[in-house]
Amino acid sequence: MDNNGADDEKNIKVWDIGGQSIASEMIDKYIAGAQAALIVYDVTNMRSFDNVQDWLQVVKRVTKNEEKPPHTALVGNKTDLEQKRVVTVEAHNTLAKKHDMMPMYVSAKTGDSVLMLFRQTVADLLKIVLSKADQEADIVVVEGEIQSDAREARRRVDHSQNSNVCNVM
Ligand SMILES: Nc1nc2c(ncn2[C@@H]2O[C@H](COP(=O)(O)OP(=O)(O)OP(=O)(O)O)[C@@H](O)[C@H]2O)c(=O)[nH]1
Ligand SMILES: [Mg+2]
Repeated sequence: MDNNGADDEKNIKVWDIGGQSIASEMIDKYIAGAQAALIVYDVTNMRSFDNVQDWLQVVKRVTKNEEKPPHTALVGNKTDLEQKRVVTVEAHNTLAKKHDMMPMYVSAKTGDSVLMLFRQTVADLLKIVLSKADQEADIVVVEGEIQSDAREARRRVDHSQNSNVCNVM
């Protein structure tokens, strides 16, 4: 992250590291000196959640001698597939707490909370406290009537629009 002329603008450089490259010799070069590491898993895939620990170990190994260890976030992706979730919110939060990671959820498909993830990461690095409005600016909230018949409600709700904050069931 660096300044982009104006004081209130920052440039961030992002490297997207594929899951297969955990064994690559190049991996250290991407991670060394990073200010933040966003470790993304699939909430519908338990193996991807188990892999988070391996990625954390890699980040810790590569950055162990650095003055400032990178800010880390635990990112559960595919919140649009809430009905297929296998990794519980409790497991997510427990792991995040254990390793001092920022717990986040996104949907790369709908874009839900993706901008928020980057905004919150940069804010944390700059030690800026975001207002509630800033925090919620990027969250897709579904509004709808509360149905007396739950089955009928489920049928009528578009789950692809669900966010981690507001699930209409
Ligand atoms: N429903 C849904 N599908 C997603 C989402 N994000 C990714 N996918 C799908 O998941 C599959 C894997 O996505 P990729 O972007 O290749 O995953 P990746 O983690 O970058 O994979 P590697 O780079 O190989 O490690 C693709 O079929 C995507 O379309 C999401 O938020 N929701
Ligand atoms: Mg990829």
